[in-house]
This record gives sequence, C-alpha cells and structure tokens, in this order.
Amino acid sequence: MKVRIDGTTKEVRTIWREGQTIRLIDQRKLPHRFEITTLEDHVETAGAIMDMVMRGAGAIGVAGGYGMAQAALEAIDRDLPEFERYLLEAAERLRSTRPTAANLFHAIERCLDASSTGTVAERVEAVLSEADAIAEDDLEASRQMGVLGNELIDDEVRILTHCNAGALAFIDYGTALSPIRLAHRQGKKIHVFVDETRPRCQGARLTAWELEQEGIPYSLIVDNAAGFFMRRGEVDMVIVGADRIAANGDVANKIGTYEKAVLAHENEIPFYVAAPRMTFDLTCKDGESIEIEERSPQEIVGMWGVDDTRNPSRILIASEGTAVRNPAFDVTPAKYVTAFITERGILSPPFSESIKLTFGEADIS
Ligand code: RUB
Repeated sequence: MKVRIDGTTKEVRTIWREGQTIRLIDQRKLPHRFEITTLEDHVETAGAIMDMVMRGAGAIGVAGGYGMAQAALEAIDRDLPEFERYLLEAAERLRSTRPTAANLFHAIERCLDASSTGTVAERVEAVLSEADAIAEDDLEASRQMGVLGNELIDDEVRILTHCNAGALAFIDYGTALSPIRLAHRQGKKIHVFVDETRPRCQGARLTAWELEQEGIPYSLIVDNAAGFFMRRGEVDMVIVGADRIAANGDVANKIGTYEKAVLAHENEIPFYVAAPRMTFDLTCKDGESIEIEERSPQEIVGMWGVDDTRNPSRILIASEGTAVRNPAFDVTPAKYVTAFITERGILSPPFSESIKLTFGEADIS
C-alpha cells in the first residue's frame, strides 16, 4: 500500500519476514503514529496477534505462518523428535491467540503439513517456503478480489464498509477495500461510508487512514448511523470482509456486521462479502459452529487515543468495574449475503452449492 511518511510516498506491506525476524506496522498506533515494529521469535508473534499489534483475518493468517517459520528456525539444531515437539507446541501457542479467523488455523495447518517429511533442515526449509507462499498467495488473492469485485462497482457509487478489511487487515490491497481501491484508480466516482466500529474503532483508526492515504473520498460515521444513511438512499452497496465463512455461507465478521446486513436487506441494498479461500471453513456446517472471541471488558469501558500534545492516552467512558459483554464478532446468516467476492470468482446463492463447487471440500491451498 502507498503510505505518505514525512512528505514522501512509500510502498509498504502490512507484515513481512526477514529471516527469523518479522517486521510489521504497529496498528495500535495508527492513525496518530506510523511505526514499524519487530518480532524476534514465535512467542512474541503470538503475543502480537493476541494484543492486536496486527489484526484482520488475512494478516493474522500470514503472521501465524511466519510464527511457524520462526519456530522452525528456533528449533533447527534439535533432533527430529524434539523438533516435531517444538513445532507442535508453537502451533498450539499460535492457535490459542484468537479463535475466530479461519486464516490463522489454515496457515498453521499448511505449515505443519509442509514440515511432515525429511530431515530437520529440509523441514525447516519447507516451513519457510510455505509461510512465504501463504503471504504471496494472500497478496495475489487480494489483487484478484480487487479485479473481480471492481466489476460489481458502478461508475458512481456510495459504498458502506465495516471494520477494516483493507491492506492493513491483509498483506496489501485488502479484501473489501481492494475493489474499492481499483475502482478509484480507474477513475470511478466512489464515496465510502466508514463505520467507526466500536470498541476498537478499526474503521475510524484504520480504514479512514487507508482511504486518506489513497485519496479516496469517505465519511466516517458512528456505528449507529448506518441505518440512517441507508434509509435516506445514500448507500448503494455494502462491502465487508470476513473472519470465517461456514460451508452454508454464514459469515463471522466484526461485531455489528449482522445488523448492517439486516439493514441492507430491509433497504434493498446489495450486501457483498469479500474473502479469499483461506477464510472459508468447510468443516463448519453453519455459523452456529463458529467460535466467537470475547475480548476484555477494558476495551468497552475505556478508549485509547492521543491527547492534545499527541501523547497516547486512555480515557474511561464508563466506570472501571462496569459489567460488560464484549463479543468481537457476530454471525450474519447467509440469506443476507448478496454474493461473495473471492479470488476464484463471484459466488452467488445458493451458497452451499457455489462454495462447494468453487472450493471443493478439503483443498485449502
Ligand atoms: C477484523 C475484521 C475484518 C475481517 C476481514 O477484526 O473483522 O473485517 O478480519 O479481514 P479484528 P480480512 O480487527 O478484530 O481482527 O480483510 O483480512 O479478510
């Protein structure tokens, strides 16, 4: 993605690997500060996923693959049984960070599969190339989702999006934002409504920042305003990303997505979900079987921002100790989804058939 830093424009990825070190944009600091941070081992990487230094299904998946690459390098001098044990423990640690995004679990599985034959040195090599392949596949998938999704976008259109399903949630380009970027680059007249996305405000902090970097016109709105704009006829389509999609097309995505989908349906506005193969989990029959992460009450009672001197600062908006429920995701039933934008085509209902036809049952590569 293009990032303007100190008056110059640079091309950066959200996360990348340099040997055993992972480098990534610290998304907790955006939009106030642009900082690249470093993760030296797989334990730090697991911590960074959990603390949301990087977040978004695609980025979490790539981080999971890179975390496995780090673990393989950490255990390179061990004998084979010890190496295998170390890798399995690392996989477990990485899996236990965030439960909802399917990409993380697929990425870890791909790395474990890659490490299943050969000497320790060969297995390390195989895990490294698999982790890099996951990142490259994601990049190509998001580029392709942009091309295919762009065909659904008219020359003049107002699009609502929720959370951040942009380059920051992936390696680059993004899922929901990929078609929007391309449409804008082709000169289409786009206006994006950005839901702020409480409690962590990925819309306000990250999506608005990405659109700003790219010069795409947008309006940040509070989560409660989506219905207002839809009912007034000011939204032509909705595009969101996804964290896990069940075999029947039910979609787990950032909390609040479900209500946007119902509102879109009520107002006859097409509701699209952009997601790569890695986000589909065909072992989940429907949305009921998707585990929904519940996060700390601290995210609800307080908010992080910067003060007047631009120093990071937290304010309390409810009393410390207030009783809270904080599900990070919800499930949108497939019946509210107009179509899925994937790297292998636009999938239309009935989704049980189109998903199976496109992705088969077992292949996650
Ligand atoms: C992110 C979120 C995003 C999806 C889409 O949640 O819900 O909409 O992950 O991501 P969080 P992608 O910020 O809690 O991780 O575009 O990577 O598929």
